[in-house]
Amino acid sequence: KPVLPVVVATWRFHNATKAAWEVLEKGGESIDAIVAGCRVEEADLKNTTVGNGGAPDRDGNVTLDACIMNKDGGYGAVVCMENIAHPISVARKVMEETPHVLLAGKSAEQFAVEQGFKRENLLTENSKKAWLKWKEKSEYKPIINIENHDTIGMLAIDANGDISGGCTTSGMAYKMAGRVGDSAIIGSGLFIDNTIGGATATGMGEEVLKTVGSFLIVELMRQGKSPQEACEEGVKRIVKLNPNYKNFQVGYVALNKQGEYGCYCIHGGFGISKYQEGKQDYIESDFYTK
Ligand code: SD4
Repeated sequence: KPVLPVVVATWRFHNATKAAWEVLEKGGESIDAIVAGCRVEEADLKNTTVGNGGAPDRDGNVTLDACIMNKDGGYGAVVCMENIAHPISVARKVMEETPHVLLAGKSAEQFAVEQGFKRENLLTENSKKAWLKWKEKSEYKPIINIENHDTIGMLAIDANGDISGGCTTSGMAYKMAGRVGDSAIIGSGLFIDNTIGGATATGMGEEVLKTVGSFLIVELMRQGKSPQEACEEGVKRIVKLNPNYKNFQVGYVALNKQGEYGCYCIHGGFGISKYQEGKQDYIESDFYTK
């Protein structure tokens, strides 16, 4: 029997899973839990990989990617959006208020403003200082498990048994201008199928995109694999494709309709935050290079 509701998220995002749980335990819908949870990290200035306070691209501009999926297979996303602190909420507006699923750049920002979101400067003094320091050498070397808190990908099943998911990020620090990662792209950073379950990703987005990672994991679960087995297969596809895997991290988390979860990654240090049966847990992920 499924133990519902349940919410899982990448990394030690305990405040985020707690906010999501508070929606779920009151009988709220999973889509509202996802938005509540993701917004916590977007607002956290100490998290330099999500939302406000996120690290900029190499020109010093903070550009955000986010997406959301609901129980009906609905999808909404924004990519490369600047100056709006809560891209997960804008993604939801794209899903619910437009005939489209994905808005980009200046036009996404314009849409957000029309929907009542305020423009704000997302580059904090600390992020600016770190960027100016980076510029001295301008070496692009993504750091594995940067600060051990990275992109938030979140999956939630509510008391009705309906699953939703969200994923939000400022992307790789000091990326090229215009770079879009996996996080907002359906099937890559996130995929939800309310008959099967969901999956979400963190880490080197290029590798997740090339293997359509989250879609792959959900399809493997459809074929009968457990969330754990499916995440392991997803990581192994990447490792097989790119011999350089020692130099980058990818982490996956999956949840099936029974409320069973799994997670796996390339390098140690990744884990997931979970809230189920009124209790919060941190689960250290097993990893490929062990
Ligand atoms: C991306 N998967 O944009 C995201 C998150 C990230 O360091 O930046 N990880 O590729």
